[in-house]
Amino acid sequence: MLCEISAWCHYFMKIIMPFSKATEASAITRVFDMAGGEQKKSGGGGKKKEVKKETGLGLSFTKDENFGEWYSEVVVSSEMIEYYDISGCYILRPWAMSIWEIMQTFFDAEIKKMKVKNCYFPLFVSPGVLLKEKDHIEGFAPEVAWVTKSGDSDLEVPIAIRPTSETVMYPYYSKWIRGHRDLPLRLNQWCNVVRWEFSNPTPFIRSREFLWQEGHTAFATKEEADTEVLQILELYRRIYEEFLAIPVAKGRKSELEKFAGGLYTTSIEAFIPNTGRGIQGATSHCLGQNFAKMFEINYENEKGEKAMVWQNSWGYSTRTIGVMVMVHGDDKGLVLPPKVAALQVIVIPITYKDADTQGIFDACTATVATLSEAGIRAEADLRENYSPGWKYSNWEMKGVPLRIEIGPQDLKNNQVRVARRDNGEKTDISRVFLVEQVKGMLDKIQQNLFDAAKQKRDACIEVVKTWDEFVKALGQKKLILAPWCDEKEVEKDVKARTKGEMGAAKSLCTPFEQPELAEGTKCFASGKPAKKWTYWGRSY
Ligand code: 87F
Repeated sequence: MLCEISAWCHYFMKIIMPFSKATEASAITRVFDMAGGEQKKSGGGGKKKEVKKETGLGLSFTKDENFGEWYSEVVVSSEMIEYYDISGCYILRPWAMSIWEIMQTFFDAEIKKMKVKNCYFPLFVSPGVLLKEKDHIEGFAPEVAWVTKSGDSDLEVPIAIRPTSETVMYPYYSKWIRGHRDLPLRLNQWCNVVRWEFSNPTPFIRSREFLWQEGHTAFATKEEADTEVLQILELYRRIYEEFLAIPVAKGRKSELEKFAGGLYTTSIEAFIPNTGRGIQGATSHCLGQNFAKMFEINYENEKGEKAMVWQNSWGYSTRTIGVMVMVHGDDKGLVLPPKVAALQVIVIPITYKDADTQGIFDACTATVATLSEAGIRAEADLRENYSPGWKYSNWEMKGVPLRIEIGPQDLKNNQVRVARRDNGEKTDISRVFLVEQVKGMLDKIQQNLFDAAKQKRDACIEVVKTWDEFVKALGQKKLILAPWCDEKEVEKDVKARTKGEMGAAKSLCTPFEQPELAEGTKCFASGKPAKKWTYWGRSY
């Protein structure tokens, strides 16, 4: 065993050493402007941008013309992200963190209702446990980051940084679970994980360190585990659809795409129309008894016999925020769904030379107080060194759902003017009905964002029956729904046949909601009898 460990370590060290050099090199090529904004994206090869003063006014790329640059610019200009001098690592600024916290508050309360308890396990993993479950680690090994030194001296045994915590936690599950009364054991942790990705780092979407929650549960029966897998998946659907206003498909992963260490994987899949790529939004795995066998998680059942637990693990990460930016953002910047916006309403005074400035400022403050009392997240932007126009652009860039303007005329008429971020619509509303009107509008925006995103996504869905139709739809950046024989070899073949610069196509999920599959329907790729409808496409 010892030999095996050192062989693994040797393998990892070889990967780490040249890579850290590459990282330093790419850090050096970065150019920072006065405001500290990175002008060149991480990694080599990207073209240099003009150094643009951070005015907060306008984006230099449009969503349709240059999606990648547009995305990078939006996350930085909206003050969600600051680039960092280690490639693939990003600073999450309060504007992003508050979105994460809102989702966290919801999910944490929901899992507590399910009797899940929070805990915290260490960040570091000893090679022995990490490498114990070989099937599980095999494909992931290159992404594991290792600590090899303290100060100047080499560690006797390198220590891994958790990429996920199955192997960290389960030795203790084995210790803590003794009898059937210890079950179910349901733990969750909110933490960071590190996966040293090599391909195209992107804020939120693919970063080398990210925040997530990971739930790890153990049950006496498979039925209980199965039930929980779906309960958790439903919570993930709600995060996407009810909070982030993003339509998703719930379904099961193929044998090729499932978590190799588990029995089966269910997931939430979203779609980015601009790039024509699917994106896995969250996963809920039934691990079966694979880890239980490996880590000897046994217990004595009611009959006094030795039995093995059934396990699940499930997680969603800060990737959710990136999907939200990609789906809703526009050429003015971020568009935040009201339910996750740190600030739902921004109140801006419109003062002219001879206007009653103090009266207008007081009206703004009073408006914020009224809204806040009603539980609406509102603030006034009373800065005097910025014009109203500049403030409009600034808050539009940050995606605040509603802007309230108060000028001399509004003051006179005891009204405010409200502008919607999602569609630009402006309405005058009486201050008498302020709270109910604003609440109503926020609800409408939330719904409208979801409806618009769903319409766009649905317009990208292409039902295909043959290989030719499949290839054509793939070229048109579609989300493909195709009848499939559900064979691993056939999926491998699809990947091989679609390999190219843009990345290969793969199965995204087999949706639980299955259209009717007419008898005699053939698999689009193999021509064998189809067993199910499956979503296919390129993906993140
Ligand atoms: C990268 C390096 C090492 C994903 C990795 O999905 C190990 C892994 O095990 C690894 N990338 N995974 C699978 C994670 C499975 C599972 N863990 C708990 C989840 C949700 C939360």
